[in-house]
Amino acid sequence: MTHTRSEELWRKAQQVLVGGVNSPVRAFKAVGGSPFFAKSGKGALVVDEDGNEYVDYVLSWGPLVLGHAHPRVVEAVRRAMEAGSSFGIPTEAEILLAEKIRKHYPVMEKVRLVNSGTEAAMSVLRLARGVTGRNRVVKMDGCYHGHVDSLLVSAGSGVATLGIQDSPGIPAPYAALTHTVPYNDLEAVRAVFDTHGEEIACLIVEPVPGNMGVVLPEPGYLEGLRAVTARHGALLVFDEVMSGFRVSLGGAQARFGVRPDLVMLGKVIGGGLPVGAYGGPAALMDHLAPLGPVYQAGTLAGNPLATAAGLATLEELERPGVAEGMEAALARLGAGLAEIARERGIPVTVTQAGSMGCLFFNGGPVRNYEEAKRSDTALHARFFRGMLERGVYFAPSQYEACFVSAAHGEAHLDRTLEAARRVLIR
Ligand code: KE4
Repeated sequence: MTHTRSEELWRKAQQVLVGGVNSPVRAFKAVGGSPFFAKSGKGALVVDEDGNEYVDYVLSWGPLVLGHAHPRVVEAVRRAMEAGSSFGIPTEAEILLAEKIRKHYPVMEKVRLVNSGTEAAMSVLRLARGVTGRNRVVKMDGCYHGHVDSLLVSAGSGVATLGIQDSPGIPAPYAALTHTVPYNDLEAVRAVFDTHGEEIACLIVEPVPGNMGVVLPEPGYLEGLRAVTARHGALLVFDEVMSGFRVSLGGAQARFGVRPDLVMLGKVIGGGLPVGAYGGPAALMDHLAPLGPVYQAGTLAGNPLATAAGLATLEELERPGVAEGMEAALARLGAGLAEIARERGIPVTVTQAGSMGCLFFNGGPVRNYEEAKRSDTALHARFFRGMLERGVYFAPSQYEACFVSAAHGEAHLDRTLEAARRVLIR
């Protein structure tokens, strides 16, 4: 593979964009080398500026559940664009997308559309604090909820990838209001609530974390979070920005049968355009302006292009067998990779929830961030680079999820496993 054009663009990018990127994880810091520059994508494949083709398991970090440039999504956005890209005036599409969301997330009686998962997180935090009159929040080590001041404490994703402890620029008194506990540790949650329970506005959690790699809830864990928060009058917030429409159409809350008080969504519901959402019972959501005093707003919230892309994506995703097919494809990939690693005596742990999963270079178990951090990140980096050179693009960090789309077929999986046989050497 040649990367002449990408290398030239990388030099130019670093002159004008901080670190050459607009989001840190894209800089390949954890895996070495420099990123390729994408030129186009179609289905499961992305092509770089030098014409190299990759099977894409990052899929824009989750949103592209149908794959790149799905014809139905392209057509929906084209038509919306021709009718006008933004009005700042209510449109029917916002109603249709919110109704579609509510159909799969019944706890979201009322929905508010925003432009990103971060915006959903900062808004839901303000709502929880505004509704309860309490200031403290609880989050899990290694979970990532976007770059919200209150939540950039012991975060996952890019923060974990770069080994940053907590970001400067967050006032200490502010960070002191955030309590972090290990994921899958109910005793630790009970201890925080026993001490601060009546001051805790909410506990926010990725019910299936995807930002420390993908980690699964232990039996009874999510139910335990539900019980503890209810007992202390704190709100349970499920951040399903990544797990939504991937762990199942109804997210982790449907798969595990645990009903949160408030839900965050993003990624898939925008079909590759900027959309975030949060929602819950009207009794909570109606505290938001213009009905109530908790303020949140956004120029392009619910814009016609993003709602068109989101609606087209969700309608395709609802077709019988699509979600099941993705889950089966990822299961085959995971089993294949695990087998290849086992044949070569390489300790790995494969995790999966619906159409998202992770290959930990770690003999396991991986139940929380501390255990995820025991992974052999040097081996992960070699695996990543070796696969990339053979036309397979996995997440450039051990602390990210990998995704399949409805466009990932047998040939893509075969190609991936064939490459892994050549790359996975001790
Ligand atoms: P955005 O603000 O990036 O749209 O969403 C933040 C967010 C919130 N909650 C969860 C569970 C998330 O995974 C994210 C964002 N995920 C990362 C990748 N793990 C986005 C990629 C990036 O930061 O460039």
